[in-house]
Amino acid sequence: SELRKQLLDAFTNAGESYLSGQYLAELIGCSRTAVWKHMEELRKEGFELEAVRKKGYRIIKTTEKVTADEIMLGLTTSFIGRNIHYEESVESTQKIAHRLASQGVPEGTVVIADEQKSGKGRMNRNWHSPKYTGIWMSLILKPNIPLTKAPQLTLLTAVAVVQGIEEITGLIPEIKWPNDILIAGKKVTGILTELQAEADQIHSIIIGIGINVNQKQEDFPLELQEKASSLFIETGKTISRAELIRCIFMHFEKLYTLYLEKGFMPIKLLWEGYAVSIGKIIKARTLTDVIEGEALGITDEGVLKIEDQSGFVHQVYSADIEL
Ligand code: BTX
Repeated sequence: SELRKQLLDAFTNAGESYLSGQYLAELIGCSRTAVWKHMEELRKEGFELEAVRKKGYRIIKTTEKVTADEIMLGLTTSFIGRNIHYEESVESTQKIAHRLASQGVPEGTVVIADEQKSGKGRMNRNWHSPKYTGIWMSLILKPNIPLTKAPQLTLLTAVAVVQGIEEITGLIPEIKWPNDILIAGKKVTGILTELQAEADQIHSIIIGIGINVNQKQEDFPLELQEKASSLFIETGKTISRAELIRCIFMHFEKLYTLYLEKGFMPIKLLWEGYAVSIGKIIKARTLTDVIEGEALGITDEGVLKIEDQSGFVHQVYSADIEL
C-alpha cells in the first residue's frame, strides 16, 4: 500500500535514528494506531524492530526474503522498482509481468519471486531458479522507441547489472553479447527481453533478469556445473539479494534516463568497456545458421557485426556465441 511505502521511505531517510509513532503518523497523515498496525505487519513479515519508549521505532534487521517491503526499505529510485509485485513461488515472473503489462501498470513495475518452477531462457530454454538463492525478476518498461531499437535495452540492462554486481561485490563481470554476464568465464546472469508490440509500436518491454547470487556449486544441476557460477561461489560471501536489487535499480534508472535523453551512444561506450567477445574470433549460432569470424563490435543499434573469412560483414540480431 501507499502508506506502507511512505513508512518505509521514512525509515530509509532516517538511517539509524528512531522515529516516533507521533512523527510517523503526522508525516504520513494517518493515526498512530495505523502506524502501529503497519509496524506489527512488518514484524510478522520477518523484520526485526526495536521499540524504545519516548524514542520510537527503528528497524534493526530485515527479512531473508526479497518481498516488496524488503526491497523498498532503502530504495532511493524514483520509478524503477517503486511498484513491486512479489510472490514467493511462481512458474515464471515473465508470465506475470506480461499479464500486468497488458493491464497497464506504471513504467518501472517489477515482478519478483523467491523461486521459479519453470523459469524461461531464450528460445524456449529453461532457467534454473531455485528458492531463496537468486534474483528472479521481470521489469516492465514503456519506452517510446521503434521496435528495431529494443535490443539496445538488453545491452543497457547488462550494463546496469554489471555495475550493480561490481558495486556490491567488487567483482568485475564481463558481458558476452548479447545477454550473458560472466565471471571467470562462467555465467552468473541471463537476460531475456520480450515485447508487447503492435505494428511498429512498442507497447511494453519486459526484461527478465536472472542472477545467481547465493547458490553453492552443488546447488546447480550437473549439466550446469561447468558453465554456471554464483556471486557466493566467486566471493565466498553471502550477498544480500535485496541490497543488490536496489543497487541494480539505481544504476538502471540512471542509465535508462540517460538513454531516453541522449540515445544509445553513451550506453554503447559503457557496454563496450565490459564486452569480452569484441575483437575475437567467435562462432555465432543463430536459429538458421552458424557464422564464424571476427566480432568487430556492435552497431549503433546494438546489432553484432561479424566479419567472416571472405571479408563479408554479417549483422547478427540474435544468436548464441561461442568464444
Ligand atoms: P539463455 O537462453 O541465454 O540461457 C539459458 C541457458 O543457460 C540454459 O539452456 C542453460 O544451459 C543455462 N542455464 C540455465 N539456468 C542457468 C542458471 N541459473 N545459471 C547459469 N546458466 C543457466 C538467458 O537465457 C535468459 C534467462 C532469463 C531468466 C529470467 S529470471 C526472471 C525472468 N523470468 C523468467 O522466466 N526468465 C527471466
